Parts: sequence; structure tokens; C-alpha cells
Amino acid sequence: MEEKTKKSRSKKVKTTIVDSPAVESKGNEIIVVTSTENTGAQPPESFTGMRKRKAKTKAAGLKGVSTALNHARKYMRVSDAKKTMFALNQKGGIDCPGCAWPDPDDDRSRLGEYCENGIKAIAEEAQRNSIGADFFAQHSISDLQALSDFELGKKGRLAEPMILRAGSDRYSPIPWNEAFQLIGKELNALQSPDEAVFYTSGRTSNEAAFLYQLFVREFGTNNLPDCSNMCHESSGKALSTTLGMGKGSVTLEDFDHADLVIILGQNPGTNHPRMLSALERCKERGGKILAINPLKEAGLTNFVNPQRPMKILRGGTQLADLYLQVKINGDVALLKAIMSMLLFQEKQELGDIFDMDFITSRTEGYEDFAMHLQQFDFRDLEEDCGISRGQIRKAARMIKKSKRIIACWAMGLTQHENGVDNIREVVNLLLLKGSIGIQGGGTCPVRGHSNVQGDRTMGIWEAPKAEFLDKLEEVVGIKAPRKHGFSTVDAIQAMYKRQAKVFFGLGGNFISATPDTEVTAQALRNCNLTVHVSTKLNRSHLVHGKQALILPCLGRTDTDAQESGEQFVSTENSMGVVQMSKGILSPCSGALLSEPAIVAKLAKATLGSKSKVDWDLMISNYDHIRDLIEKVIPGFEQYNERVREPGGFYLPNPNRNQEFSTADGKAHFTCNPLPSHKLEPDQYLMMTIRTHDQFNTTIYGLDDRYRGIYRERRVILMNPEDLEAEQLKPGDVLDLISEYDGQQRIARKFIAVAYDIPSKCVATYFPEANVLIPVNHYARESKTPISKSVIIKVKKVEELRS
Ligand SMILES: Nc1nc2c(c(=O)[nH]1)N[C@H]1C(S)=C(S)[C@@H](COP(=O)(O)OP(=O)(O)OC[C@H]3O[C@@H](n4cnc5c(=O)[nH]c(N)nc54)[C@H](O)[C@@H]3O)O[C@H]1N2
Ligand SMILES: Nc1nc2c(c(=O)[nH]1)N[C@H]1C(S)=C(S)[C@@H](COP(=O)(O)OP(=O)(O)OC[C@H]3O[C@@H](n4cnc5c(=O)[nH]c(N)nc54)[C@H](O)[C@@H]3O)O[C@H]1N2
Ligand code: SF4
Ligand SMILES: [Mo]
Repeated sequence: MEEKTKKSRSKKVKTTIVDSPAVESKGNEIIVVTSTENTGAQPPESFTGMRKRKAKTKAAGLKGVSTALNHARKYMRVSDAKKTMFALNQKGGIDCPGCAWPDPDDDRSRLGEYCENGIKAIAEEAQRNSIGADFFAQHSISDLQALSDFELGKKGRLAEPMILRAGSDRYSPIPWNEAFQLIGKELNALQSPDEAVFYTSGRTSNEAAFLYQLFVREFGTNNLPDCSNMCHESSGKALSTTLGMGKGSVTLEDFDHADLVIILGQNPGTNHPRMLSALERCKERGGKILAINPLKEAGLTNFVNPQRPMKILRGGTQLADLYLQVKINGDVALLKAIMSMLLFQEKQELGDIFDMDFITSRTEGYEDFAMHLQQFDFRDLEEDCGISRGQIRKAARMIKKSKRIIACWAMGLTQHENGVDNIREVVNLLLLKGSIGIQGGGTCPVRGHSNVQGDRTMGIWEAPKAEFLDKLEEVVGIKAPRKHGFSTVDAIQAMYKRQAKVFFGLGGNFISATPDTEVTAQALRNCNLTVHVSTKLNRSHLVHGKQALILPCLGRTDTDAQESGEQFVSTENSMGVVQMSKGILSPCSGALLSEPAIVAKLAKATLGSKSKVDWDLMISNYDHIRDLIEKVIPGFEQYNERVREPGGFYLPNPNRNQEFSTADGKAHFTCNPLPSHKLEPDQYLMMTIRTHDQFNTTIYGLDDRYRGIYRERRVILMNPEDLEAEQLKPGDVLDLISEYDGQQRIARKFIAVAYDIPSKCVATYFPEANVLIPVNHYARESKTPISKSVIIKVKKVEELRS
């Protein structure tokens, strides 16, 4: 280990610089993770020319329409754009590959059942450019690493299978058969199937996901980490332990009946834009909206529905009736403050506020919870959440008056060390009000990827239930492994320690989506083989094992022809509706395979004649896959018939009938501790968020229009008073430093932006700041990385470098 020592001026302690990032700290030495020097695993540290304007207070409107159309015009053929716009989110059409927000059950608008970001997602996938052998012959890995994520994505659709042979500096073409043989050989050479990792991203269809987990389990492992581990895993954990099921309970129609919608830690204007139409309808009926978010997000303040000309003229609908700019990770404190105020009043007014009938008959743990609530000093709670007593009182009044309450949340709650507690605290509030399983009330974890919920239903999970495995064994005749496998963070650590040697990714962009970029990079580089099934070039193709493969696949918009004719696939949205999706565009290249076909061919090459599954039959007609799913997974009775019905079908949801599949059949109150971050005077709590111009690691463009930040992603949003206290000015270039367990991680060169954000809270964009998130710090119970509460310091670049 090469070692250099120097004095760190900031801490006045000895700093040891070492090669390996996974070393332990020794006494008061800080071990600088030298490999947070960008090894090509992070986006380049160059600026793109920031423009700053005022943050917007209104979302969508005509600008949304024009931006969407510009994207379609710029990247797609006109005829393709027209065709897809008529099919997008129509019954029997293409399920939008963007987010998982549901489509209306009843009549859908012929044109326009989508949003700006839906069009951007389509334009990104259905690009007219494609890249193959010639492109990769011209560009070495290091050339490509120097490109930004935006530039990589704009190169075009991947057109043929490529291999990076050991020692080579560029990808070259490989026939499909050879690629599958190579993977099969590497997998079979492992000492144990548990030395392989099979990742999934949430765009994968039900059909592909089911086949994939079947193959992986027949191969002999439960190492099935997925993007959900980094996303709503905390929701699944919290909901299943309190309410007996890991999914939300409301339907889209419930928004038409709610008295109050509470939106915590979610930015729907950007990430689930059509949710704004549901909120608009709720408001027009007299429903109220309470927003809880450190940032004043445009989509939560005002919505100008682009499909309603009168609304455009009148300036849209005011959405949030009350906006609480909570401190990052202050939600448990805030909810406790609200609930303790309500409890006090409930006692005084003798039971008009809580639904005591429901609490007594359907729940467990109320008394303990009421005692627990009274332990907290109200001033401490106020201080922890950063919201004044007057504002808390207003929120309590709104809740007091409402019977039908929907709670919506997303990553602002899940990606903290206490992510599971955050959601359990939301459940406590709903239980107090008896607002679960009633019309207009219940839980609404708003899912991210368009089929992330369906993938989990299909068995993409490192911790499958025994009943699921039993059924798989009974129906298919395989021997399913019982030992739970690696989640995403476990997988990184296993590859890092060389306990896992083959990485296979069905979609996604592992290196950019995961925390601790440079540690993850080393983990991938330690592998014998890394394989990515992808539609587009991304950074994960460039941070590779000894050998690497890119397997190009059909996307949602492409037609999928198999032996029995054109196929469709199916997906499950955020509210448990399963519906079909059928591509309509000609694939950009004849060499693309569908995801189910890739899985089947891989299974044949790996398992050979010992497999219990007729893989060719499955692919000849996807009805065979659905028949198998129907036999294994409850709720999919008559799958093939019902999925063909316009609009699909709802999966069973016990919570909707106030049924709780917990051990005692009751819903459970929980007593959750307050998180504590104990920030030093020079430390900040950082959240990593999405801009309006990206879908996770896919960068559509460089603008964050609603926040008024244009043409730049390397920014840090800071409270103006914090800037002043640090003697910093907007426009200063800062390095960001996180320090955990004696290890420092550095993200270089971020432009300071003064922004309306609570003091001591800062925001950066993902994936640029992922290098700062330690892989071994994650939510208790769910292992979701702490992407929304990373403790950092900032250093003006000149000072750090001098
Ligand atoms: N256009 C577009 N759509 C998307 C995606 C995309 O990248 N682009 N991604 C998809 C995916 S996979 C997902 S999971 C979802 C993500 O959807 P979101 O969760 O809305 O996405 P984030 O940008 O992570 O935003 C988190 C929000 O939580 C707030 N927040 C952060 N920390 C806290 C906190 O401690 N408390 C509270 N109350 N709020 C907090 C932030 O200010 C921000 O408004 O969107 C999906 N849809
Ligand atoms: N710091 C920080 N990190 C985060 C988050 C955060 O808020 N902050 N959010 C986390 C969350 S919520 C999530 S869900 C993860 C997302 O993690 P991932 O799902 O791994 O990442 P994506 O960016 O959605 O994956 C994009 C890639 O998928 C491929 N792709 C697109 N469509 C298809 C398709 O149809 N088939 C196949 N096979 N491939 C396709 C393309 O090649 C594209 O480059 O990131 C997580 N990481
Ligand atoms: S709200 Fe989500 S699913 Fe609906 S069109 Fe927009 S991106 Fe697509
Ligand atoms: Mo997500």
C-alpha cells in the first residue's frame, strides 16, 4: 500500500492517503479515500456554463408542452413521434416508460394522457440515432469516460452486442450466441452461485422479471438486488410491518374523495407530473393539500394544466394550502409535534379528533404510542423540524378537520438512516384518524420506475418469502435456494471483497445509481465479468470487470416479434393496476433481442438440459410466461384474459378493505425514535435530488427549470445566511467533503447557489454527489442508502488546493 502523509489543515490531524478505499481508521488519523479522485466512474468535473433565474412558483403550463415537443422533434423521427404520442398511456397502447403514476381507469383523453417527462422518456428511448461496431471502434473506454452522462445518452440506441475483451481498451462486436456461451461459462465456473449478482432496474416488464428471477433461482441464488433497494424499500418494510402489506392502499379515484392530501418528501411536478391533475381535481372539489418539503417545489405550489386553456389564462390552480419547509430529516419530529398537539386536544375535547372505534377494533399499540408521544418536549420537536408552533397548529387544524386523508411520499422520506421510521410515523397519523381502507383515505407511496412495483410482485427480491419459493418449486419443479441474497449495498460490498465475481444488470445504470461511486467502481472492477442489458450507453458500461458485455435490448416503444407473432408485455403501476404495453415502432436494428428472450437464451446457455423450464416455449408466445405467473403468484388468475381487457385489472389489496395481514390481523402503531445528526458548526445535511431534466441517471438536458438553474448540474443549493456565515458568495466553487468512520470522501467543484432552503440543509443533484455517500451507511432495516441525509462540509476550492 503506497502511503503519503500530510497535515490536513481543516482537522489538524494526520491524514493518511492510501490506495484502498475500504481501510479502517486508525486513532485520530483520517484516511482519505484517494480513489475519490475521479477514475472515470463519476461525471467529469467540468462546468457547462450556468445561468440562474428566479425559481418558478408554477408548474407545467405551455412551457412544459413546448419543451416536450422540442425534445421529440430534436431526437425522434416526426412520424415516430406522432405515432407514439397517440399510443402513449392509451388502453392497449404503450405504458409510459417514465414514472409509475397510474392512468385513469375510465375514459382517457385520445391525445394527451401524458406529461412533459413522459415525452422526454419516449424521445430518449426512441432516438433516431443508433450506435454499433463502428462507433465503439472509434472510441476507447477512456474517451467515453470523459463524456458527460448527457453526452453519453445522446449517442443513440445500442444496436448490437458488444464485448470488451480482457486487456482491450475498446468494445468490439460479438455474436449473440458467443455472448451467452461466455456468460454461461463464467457463471458455471464460480465456486458457488452466490458469487454472482443479478441486478434489476424497474423498467423491466413483468414477463422479463418473472423469467429472470426464475432463471436466477434455478441457477441457485437469491442475489437479486434491484433499484427498489435504493428507492421505496423503506416503504415496503414500514408498511408490511405496520399494515401487513408492502404496497400503498389508495387508488387514483381516492383523490376525488379526499378531504386532505399530505405530500411529504416528494416533488411531483418533476417526478410524477400527472399527479398534479389528480391534485387539481381534489382542490376543485374543496379538498386541501398540505406539503412538507425543505424546498418550495413549483409543482406543489401552483399547477397550470396545459390541457385547460381557461386555466392557462387564469394562471392555474393554487395547490398547497399549507407549505411546511421542514428541515431535512425533520419529518418524524414534525409529525410527532402535530400528533401530540392533536392528542392533547383529543383528551380535552373527549374524543372528537381520533377515530377511536377504528383504533379500538382494528389496531394495536395505541396506548403505548400515546404515552410515547407525551415524552417529547414540544420545543425540542419544533427545533428539530424547524417549523414554528403557529405553523404546526395550522397543520394540526387541517388534520383535525379531515376524515379522509391520503398521505403521499417518495424519496424525501425513504432515503435516510431512519427511512423506515419516517414512514411508520406517517402510518401512525393515518391510524389515529382511521384513514386507511376508506374511500378517499390511505397510504400512497408514489413509486419511481414504471414497473418497479411489478418487478417485486414477480419475485425480484433478495429476501423472498418462503411461500413464494414453495410455490415456484411446486409449479416449476426447480429447487429454489432459501438463503437470502444480496441487496444492492450488500452486492457492492461483496464484489468489493471479491466474494462476488460476476455482475449481471437487467437494465439500469449501477455505477451511477449506487452510493459511494468510487468504492462501487472498485467493486465492479474486481469482477471477472460485468454484463449490462441496456437500451442506451451509460457509465456502467465504462466501469467494468476484466471482461464486459453490452447486450442491447428492445425498449417499451419497440415492436417485439416472436415465433407466434407480435408480443406485448405487462406492468404494474403505483396503485396495483396491471396492464398491457405494446410497442409500435420498428426497432433501430435487427440485432436487438427482447428482455425475455435475452433471459431465456442466457438460461439455456447456463443451465443446459438440466433446466426444468422450456425456455423456447416461453419466448415463442409470452402468454406461456403469463400462464406460469398465474400459477405461481396470487392475484393473477386468468392473467391472459384480464390483461387484455382495456385498462387491465387491479391486484388484490387487503388494506383497501381494512384487512391487515400482520401476525395478529391488526394494524400497528409504532414508537419511533427521533433521528439525531449532531452537526458541527461547519457541517451541513445534504440531500441529493433530481433536476427537472433527468430520469434518474439518464440526463435529458442540463436545465432544472422550476428551480431556475439552467445549463449546469454541478451546483450546491445553500441557504443565503449559511453562505454569508461561511463568507461564501453565490458562484463560488466548492469542494464537498463527507467524513464517515474516519474516511473522507470528496466531490469536487460545485457552484454555490443561494436558494430558499432551511439553514444547515443543502441540496445537490444525483448522481454527481453520489461519491460522498458511504456504502455502509443506510436505512436501518431496509438498507436504503442515506441519499437524502449525508453530512458534509464545504471548502472553497482555492483554499483546499492551496
Ligand atoms: N422526470 C422524472 N421522473 C421521475 C424520476 C426522475 O428522475 N425524473 N425518477 C423516478 C424514480 S425512480 C423515483 S424513486 C421518483 C422520485 O421522486 P421524488 O422522491 O420526488 O424525487 P427526488 O428528486 O429524489 O425528490 C425528493 C423530494 O423530497 C424532498 N426531500 C428531501 N429530503 C427530505 C426530507 O428529509 N423530508 C422531506 N419532507 N422532504 C425531503 C426534496 O426537496 C424533493 O422535493 O421519481 C420517479 N419519476
Ligand atoms: N444519490 C442518489 N442516488 C440515487 C437516488 C437518489 O435520489 N439520490 N435515487 C435512487 C433511486 S430512487 C433509484 S430507482 C435508482 C435508479 O437506478 P437504476 O434503475 O439503476 O438507474 P436508471 O438511471 O433508471 O437506469 C437507466 C439505464 O437503464 C437502461 N434502460 C432504459 N430503458 C431500458 C429498458 O427498457 N430495458 C433495459 N434493459 N434497459 C433500459 C438505459 O441503458 C439507461 O442508461 O437510483 C438510486 N440512486
Ligand atoms: S406522469 Fe409519469 S407515467 Fe404519466 S406520462 Fe408523466 S412520466 Fe409518464
Ligand atoms: Mo426510484
